[in-house]
Amino acid sequence: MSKSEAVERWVDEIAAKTKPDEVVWCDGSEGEKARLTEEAVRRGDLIPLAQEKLPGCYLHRSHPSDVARTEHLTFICTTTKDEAGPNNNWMAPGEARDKVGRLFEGSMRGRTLYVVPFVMGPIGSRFSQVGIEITDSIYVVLNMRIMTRMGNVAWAELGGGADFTRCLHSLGDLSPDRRYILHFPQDNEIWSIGSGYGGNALLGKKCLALRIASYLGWKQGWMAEHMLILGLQSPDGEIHYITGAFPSACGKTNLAMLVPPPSLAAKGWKVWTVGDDIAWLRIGDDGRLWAVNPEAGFFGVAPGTGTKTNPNAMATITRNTIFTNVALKPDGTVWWEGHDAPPAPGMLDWQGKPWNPSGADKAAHPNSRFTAPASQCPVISPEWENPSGVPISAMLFGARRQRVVPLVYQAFDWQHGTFLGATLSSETTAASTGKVGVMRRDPMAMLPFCGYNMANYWGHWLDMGRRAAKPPQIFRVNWFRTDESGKFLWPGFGENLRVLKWVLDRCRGGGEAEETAIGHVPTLRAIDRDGLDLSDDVMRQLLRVDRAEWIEAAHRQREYFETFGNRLPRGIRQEHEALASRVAGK
Ligand code: GTP
Ligand code: SPV
Ligand code: MN
Repeated sequence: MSKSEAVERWVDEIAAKTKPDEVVWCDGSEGEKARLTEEAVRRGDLIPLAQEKLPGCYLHRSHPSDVARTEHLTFICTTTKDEAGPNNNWMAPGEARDKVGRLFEGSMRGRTLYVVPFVMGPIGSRFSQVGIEITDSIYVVLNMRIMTRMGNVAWAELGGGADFTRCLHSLGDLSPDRRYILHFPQDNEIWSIGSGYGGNALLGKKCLALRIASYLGWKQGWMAEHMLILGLQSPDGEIHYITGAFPSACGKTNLAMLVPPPSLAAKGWKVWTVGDDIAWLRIGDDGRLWAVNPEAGFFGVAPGTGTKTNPNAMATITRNTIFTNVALKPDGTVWWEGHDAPPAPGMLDWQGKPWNPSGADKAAHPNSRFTAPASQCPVISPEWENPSGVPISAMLFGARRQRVVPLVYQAFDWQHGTFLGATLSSETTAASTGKVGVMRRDPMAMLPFCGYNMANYWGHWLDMGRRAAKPPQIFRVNWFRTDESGKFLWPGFGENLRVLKWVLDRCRGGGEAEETAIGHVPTLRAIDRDGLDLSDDVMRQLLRVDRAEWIEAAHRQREYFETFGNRLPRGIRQEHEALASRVAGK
């Protein structure tokens, strides 16, 4: 299949600048995978794991200063700062190309330049986008091979044209002082240098499928969201699809792969995984929103993943998986905090040093991850590669909030739901560098991923709701409310199905709820607790709406919205005023 002149010209131009020893065009074949894997092992980029126990599995240890997304080094390079908004770091395109362009000069000397063509989205779908990543990292190539539809399929999809995202990546010298992740939404282009970490370096994922795609979606009338997609099968055999936007490391992978608790499984409840991180949504001819998962694999958080919490993930990662920054056991298998197996004596930590079980250091990095093909998930939905996507009945916004926010409540309508997304805030996690556990605004879980001014993005959300005749119902969920001693009140994981069940009831016109100042909150008995030992008292705490707390919350929201000046859409302002007056009892 022809590569198109536009591609050849671009690759030549980059090769002339970065000066690699060799240029390799990836085809996505099994033979190529074997060759690259062998080379990566030879170079020490991958450590083979015990192949009889974990066939096709490898361990990668990244540079200790390169273990998570670096949001302060991530920029949106639109013509004006205002287009990027207060939610983004901004650099003028000219300055960016000049300053960072210099870092690419000769950056691939002594290395191989890999041309990695890939498709985000199912092959042949009108949702799908072609990207081409140029990289000097074999680890990146092998990960892209799992996370996207990579290789010759992309040339077929491109059809000889020039409509692709130019994704340029070089490890540079891996110094955070010379690390930049730049997006040029107006040129459909990405430049990343100085990092080999997932979200900074696998450019199809956060950079293309969220930051660039959110901008394209705004211009073209669709949405790119940081959302899981699941199919919820009820005892009558019907399947309803639900998406959920939760900030990084706040439970998307776990919810997408949920295993029902025995009491509900026995009745016929089941969850199917469609995607665990990103959803692209379009309005269908029927007026509903239809979602596809643009990815082909999971880049999931390892710590906390075990047979009790996420057995489907555990089954998914038994083969053909790349583990990054987990601990290595002497038997050649892997370990992390929250793994089923007890820590083994003689283990090496994520940096390859002997691990002291009684010391304070973690064996696995808190943001250690696994990369595994989605097709290996035992409950992968038969619809997951449907080029038309799946129709969405409900959307959830979730975040880590120890206080104030109830277990679940329903928005009054789409505009109010958009407001619930816009006011989402969460305690920070290890997925991004910086302090963990600090509350911050993370609207729609898109703060690090929205490729333009967030106020315009909210306007786009409101517009999508107006254009869709049957938009999904919107809910806010919170698995992380704690008691006075800091213990989670809600058991979470598989038990979250009880909340999904109420969500589905509400979508079908049932489900008991009380209308409160913040939305429809379930009544004390509305959440099915059959087979779950959770007292009325705890349920009351989980569902509590405290007026004083919400008066304070509304006050803080006002300060936040003011940072967007007159770009703030009227619908958001209206919802804020309505909430403020409801909680004040007016
Ligand atoms: P990204 O890949 O960073 O976008 O994250 P994600 O939203 O997919 O997060 P993930 O599902 O991997 O969960 C991250 C952490 O949250 C893990 O350590 C989980 O064990 C924990 N977690 C997930 N669901 C729950 C839950 O229902 N309750 C509690 N208490 N913890 C949870
Ligand atoms: C996240 O941080 O939201 C992730 C992991 O999904 S990464 O792809 O590295 O950004
Ligand atoms: Mn994510």
